Amino acid sequence: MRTLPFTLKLPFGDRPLEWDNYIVRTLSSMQGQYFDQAAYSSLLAADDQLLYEVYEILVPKVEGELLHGVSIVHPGKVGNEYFMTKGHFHDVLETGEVYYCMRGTGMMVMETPEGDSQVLGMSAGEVLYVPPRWAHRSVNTNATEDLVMFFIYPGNAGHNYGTIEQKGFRKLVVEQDGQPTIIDNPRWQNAS
Ligand code: S6P
Ligand code: ZN
Repeated sequence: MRTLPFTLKLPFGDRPLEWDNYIVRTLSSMQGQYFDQAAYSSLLAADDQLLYEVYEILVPKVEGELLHGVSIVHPGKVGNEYFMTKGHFHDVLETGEVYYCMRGTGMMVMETPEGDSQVLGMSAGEVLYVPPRWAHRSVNTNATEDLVMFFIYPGNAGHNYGTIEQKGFRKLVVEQDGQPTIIDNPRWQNAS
């Protein structure tokens, strides 16, 4: 574990040259998350393709430390719904997170346990702030380019994936008439 100051080489628009933890998420890890289940099944049957990667610089997972790294969401769609991250609340709900969009274009889908919902666009050069209590999911709305983002959040935040896995988000980002469009998630109400 690093406990002394350090620097990180982050070439613009690319993954870090050094990292401590590398996570890959493929289609099979998104069971039940895409609206068009038939499209999901047939894509998965053809190929368990790579949806996104996360390069983490690990620091002690305690209060006061700041975890950070780079996430890369690849372009693509399941049916009309864009490739996206699983999305999560933080275990410690009262923690925020900052994203810096290094490359590409996308949207951050966010919501609180109280039912507030927001979807904000992101493009290269923009910083997006996810306040405490807001679950978040990154969506790549670009047809050809990766969505590359630097993220930073409190070391003790932890991750709660279960709530989103069960309920999904209230909003979906889909392509309609060739444009990224935010719609209500028709399956959200059916969740327990
Ligand atoms: C962690 C932060 C990001 C995500 C990454 C992948 O708090 O929000 O590093 O881990 O974007 O998303 P997910 O939902 O699979 O963790
Ligand atoms: Zn997070």
